[in-house]
Amino acid sequence: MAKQWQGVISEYIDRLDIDKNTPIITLGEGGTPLVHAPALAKLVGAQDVWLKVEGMNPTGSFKDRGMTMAVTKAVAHGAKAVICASTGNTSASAAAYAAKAGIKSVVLIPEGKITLGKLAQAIAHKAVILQVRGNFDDCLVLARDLSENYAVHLVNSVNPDRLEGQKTASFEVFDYLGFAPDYHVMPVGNAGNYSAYFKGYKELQRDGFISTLPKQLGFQAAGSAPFVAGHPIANPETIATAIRIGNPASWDLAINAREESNGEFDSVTDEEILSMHRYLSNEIGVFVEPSSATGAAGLLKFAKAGKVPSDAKIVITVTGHGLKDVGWALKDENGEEVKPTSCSKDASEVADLLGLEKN
Ligand code: AN7
Repeated sequence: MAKQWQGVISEYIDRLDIDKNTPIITLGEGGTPLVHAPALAKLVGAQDVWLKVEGMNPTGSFKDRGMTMAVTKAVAHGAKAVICASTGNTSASAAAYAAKAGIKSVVLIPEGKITLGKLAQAIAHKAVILQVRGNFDDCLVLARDLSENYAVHLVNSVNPDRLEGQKTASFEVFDYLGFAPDYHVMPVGNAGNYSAYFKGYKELQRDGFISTLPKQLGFQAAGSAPFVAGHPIANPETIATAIRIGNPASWDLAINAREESNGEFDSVTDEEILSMHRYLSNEIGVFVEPSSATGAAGLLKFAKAGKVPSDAKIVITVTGHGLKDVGWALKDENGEEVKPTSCSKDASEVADLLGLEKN
């Protein structure tokens, strides 16, 4: 009988910082597909490209890997409520895992700046939702303040349990490929994921599975690129709301990961993000939210600058599902709303409409 994937804590219990007797709060996260994308490899002039499709997690984003650990540990410590600041995906994940655990979740979101799909998830999972009159960075300051002074457990990625869970994505990449890629590419907001992948690869190196660390390429949206500026950005702006973050929480970890992995940070414009968002769904069959296309958009930018070696093996993490933010998919490349053509029930009329030849 086929074995069902048990969730990242059970699957990697020996490599995680958790007591083996801790009751696990899981929704079966992880075990996400690594989709081989030869067309994308050709586009960027690399030998191989794979997409780590994190939208296939239970709540549709990579956040679930960290949330299973954070909520498991919160419950183990007796927490009755968790809190997070979020651009949307963390709140969806926190709300779902809190529901599974039977505890309360409080989510702080920047007013008017999270997608409808993500808001619907937080509502569906019974979170207490507060829209803060400020941006994500303000929400995080508030969440930290409340968690330090009141009986509520913080589950943002400043909580090390989150990164500990998220590092399992590196293990999965290695387990699937049997080697580490030359480059690992991803979008960057708070840089928690970038730091978590580095942690995972470092442990694989320490344990003798890999000799060289993948060069980690982290891409931000141009209007929201503190790592490119070299300092926090007061008023980040981008259509990629998931990564509309000006003061990344994992700043020092990320700088260290970039240096040790010989990686880079760079930015891409909203136009480049939307164009890659369309390309991935049109040509590869992988539907992601716009923010999640930022890594691939950055890789294409590097390719155009002659920075992608032809023998490179590359993994790109696409972080969240396209269904979370459908508005962009419903428009064509000129920004016009796409409407399905209305038709009759008559086969010959429909065949004419489709331009089908008779056999
Ligand atoms: C789809 O949900 O910060 O660099 O509050 O939702 O680890 O922050 C989301 C971030 C990339 C960036 N892609 O990851 C939140 C939040 C998607 C995301 C990122 C996010 P980090």
